[in-house]
Amino acid sequence: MKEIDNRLVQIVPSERQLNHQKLQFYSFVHFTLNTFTDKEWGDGTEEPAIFNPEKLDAKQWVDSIKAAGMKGLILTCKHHDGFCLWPSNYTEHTVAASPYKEGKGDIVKEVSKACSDAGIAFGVYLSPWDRNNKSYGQGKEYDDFFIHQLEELLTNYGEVFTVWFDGACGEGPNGKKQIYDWDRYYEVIRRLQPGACISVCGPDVRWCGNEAGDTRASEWSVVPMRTRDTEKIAENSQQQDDDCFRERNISAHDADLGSREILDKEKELIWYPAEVNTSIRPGWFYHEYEDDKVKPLSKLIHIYNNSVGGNATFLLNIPPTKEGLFHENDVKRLHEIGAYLKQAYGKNLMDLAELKADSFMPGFDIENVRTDDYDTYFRTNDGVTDCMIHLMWREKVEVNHLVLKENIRLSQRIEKFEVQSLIDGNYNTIYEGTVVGHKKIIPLENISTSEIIIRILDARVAPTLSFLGVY
Ligand code: FUL
Repeated sequence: MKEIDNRLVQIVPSERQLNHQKLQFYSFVHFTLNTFTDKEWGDGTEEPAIFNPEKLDAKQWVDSIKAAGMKGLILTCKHHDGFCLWPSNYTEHTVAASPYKEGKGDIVKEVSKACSDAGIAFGVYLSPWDRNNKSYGQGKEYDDFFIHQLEELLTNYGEVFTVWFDGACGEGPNGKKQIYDWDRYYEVIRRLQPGACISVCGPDVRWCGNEAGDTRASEWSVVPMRTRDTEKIAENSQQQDDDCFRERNISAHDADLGSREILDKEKELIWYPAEVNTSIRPGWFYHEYEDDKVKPLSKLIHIYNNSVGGNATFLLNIPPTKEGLFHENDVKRLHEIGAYLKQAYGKNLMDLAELKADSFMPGFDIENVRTDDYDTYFRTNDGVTDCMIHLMWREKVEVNHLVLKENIRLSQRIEKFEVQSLIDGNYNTIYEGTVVGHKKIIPLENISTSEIIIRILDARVAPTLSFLGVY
């Protein structure tokens, strides 16, 4: 029996974090005056008079993301330019001052309703950095204003699954300096929407650290408390309006946030799962000149497999056009993603497999991995941190993807595993991995086999598996 490290596995997700992670794949929608000025960052002086998305159809947005297999939508209710997509009572810089629906429109209402009609979770992006409001930089005066806006968004638009606080600020050293009263913001969110996660500059969902769709080889959910320091997050966020930022990858010094070597040196640990965010196009906002720059399906699937299938969630931005519609090229891609996911994960070959594990705790046998839930799961006996699981078929099967899930209610435990398959009478190692966590997807190149062995080689304490999928 090896010495067991209980400290790490005491760190588990909250119910809201668990629900958030289950959404797996959801969309961002960046829409504001920038859409009409062809900019990525507005400076707050743009006239609401230019805002008139005459064909706006929130249902078209929601239908399209649903077709891609997404389960949620986060709307930029207010971006850095300070323009509000809802008629806020606390500023004039809103849709009410625009020709859209003769000033009677409320896009937050339209989108939240379209989401709830379609069973899609609705989330709110409210930029802390506001380049329009006079009180920005005035301390409490701005916090009061910001709190009022939060209250409007969190009381008038139904249930919200996340509040996304951007760390970006382009004021520079000589600009306005607003010290945000984060704790006050968080208190309002917890009170008005107790089920909502607070993402990025918040305690529940961690920004993966880049906007290019780059993912970590090992993305841990138990990480040092210091990773949620809002000052640090802001420092790493975008600080000027440049395209290069969006192409920057994860730096080497940031690659390992949660291996045992890292965590052993840390006093305070938290459950802080990663979210990978990128745009379907180079920019976050719509630009006609990017119509032929929609990311290829292969790239998006690669990001999907490495984020959703890499113990993170995937937040993919789709920017509406000036008319207020998703562009046909983006819609086409979203449908392709959905079709791909259906075909790739439609038929689980586990139905035909015989299962065997060389160690399990009574009541937690390997048959429990056939259902995708946390109520029944496989685990080894106390003190046993390695095990071998055989998946066997009477006839050869063609395999393209393996899916492994831990019961993360009991934290993440697996640290090292490998996969072998029987090909032409020989056992070949076809994959070596570290993190499983919420979900690990292993793409395989259409291997033909009658036996797969999953060997869990090391775990923090007795490893669990809540689900296994073979596709
Ligand atoms: C960044 C912002 O500056 C971008 O405009 C965009 O909203 C992205 C999601 O976050 O930091």
